[in-house]
Amino acid sequence: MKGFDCAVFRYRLPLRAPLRLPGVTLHTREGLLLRMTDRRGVSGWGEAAPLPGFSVENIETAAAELEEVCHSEEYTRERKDGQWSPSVAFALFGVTWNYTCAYHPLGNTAGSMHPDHDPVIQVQALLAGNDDTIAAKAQAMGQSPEGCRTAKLKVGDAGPDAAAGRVATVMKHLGPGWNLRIDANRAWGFDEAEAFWNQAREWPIEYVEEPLADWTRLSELHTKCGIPYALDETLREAGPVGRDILEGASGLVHKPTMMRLEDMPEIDEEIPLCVSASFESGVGMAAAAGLAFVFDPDQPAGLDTYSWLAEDVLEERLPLAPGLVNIEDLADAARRVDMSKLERIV
Ligand code: OSB
Ligand code: MG
Repeated sequence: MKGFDCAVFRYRLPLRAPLRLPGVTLHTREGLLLRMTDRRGVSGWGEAAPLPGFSVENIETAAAELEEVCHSEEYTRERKDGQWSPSVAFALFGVTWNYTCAYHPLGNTAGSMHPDHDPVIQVQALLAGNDDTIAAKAQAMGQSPEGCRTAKLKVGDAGPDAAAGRVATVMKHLGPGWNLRIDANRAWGFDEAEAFWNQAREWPIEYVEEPLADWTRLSELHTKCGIPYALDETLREAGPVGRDILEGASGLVHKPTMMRLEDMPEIDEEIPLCVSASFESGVGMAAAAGLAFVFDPDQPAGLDTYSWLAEDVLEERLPLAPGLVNIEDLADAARRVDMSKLERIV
């Protein structure tokens, strides 16, 4: 590539707890890093880490695409014939983000879009796993200092009654001032979703992500019981989603590893957009944090999957936990990669 020396590396990191995903349980997280080095020897890093059970591509096809990136004449985010898969497109975004942060403080890049905003975003706490794990984390969050008072609670493994019980337990531990984003990952039928909402509607719930197995009935469900819903899988998989479903949403989730930005539908309404990570390493997390800041620096981002990783590819872990997070500090730490964690493949 003109002006740059490119390389691709593979990593495998242990997880703190097994991660149950659709059709597979992971004990380690595997992914790819793209490195571009300029003539002065300054490198930028990007990450492509398809998530099994969610991503359309896998690590082998992503590696083949990154090899194609390395062999292209010039740096471009366009692919000669067709499109990059989402994780590779995210690596291409990330590598420029990470590289430009070597030369410019964020004040000149993301900062120029929100010049009066501190380089700080809110990160929502992710409450997932079994009831004990969830309760313990909610309790710890309830005692944490002010910062971000939004938590995301996963309920897709529970029926409507158990899910409503989980909401009550979590709210008791979190205490006043908190609000919840619920994620059902399309686990429920129409009546189940309605039953959940009728039991949970008194709590401060901003939205329920993907309450229905059959997404085509989201508007009907909203009309029937008033449930505020958010779109995640449906944005990626449902093809042309009707305007009524899109514009009736109370939230949209964008996971850059799983979806190209240019595939996000255009929406006139001001619907909160939650940029969310998918268990990437620190390189991808820092890029996702940058993207979240660019989109909306006041919207809590979903970056707490970082705490699932027992190790990182970085020399020092990112200063990233639920609460307030400084994206300049992330960008800085994400430029110091521990080469002993990587295997070079291209
Ligand atoms: O269903 O939203 C999901 C992470 C990986 C894959 C799928 C999902 C998620 C999350 C992350 O829920 C949410 C967050 O970090 O706040
Ligand atoms: Mg979701």
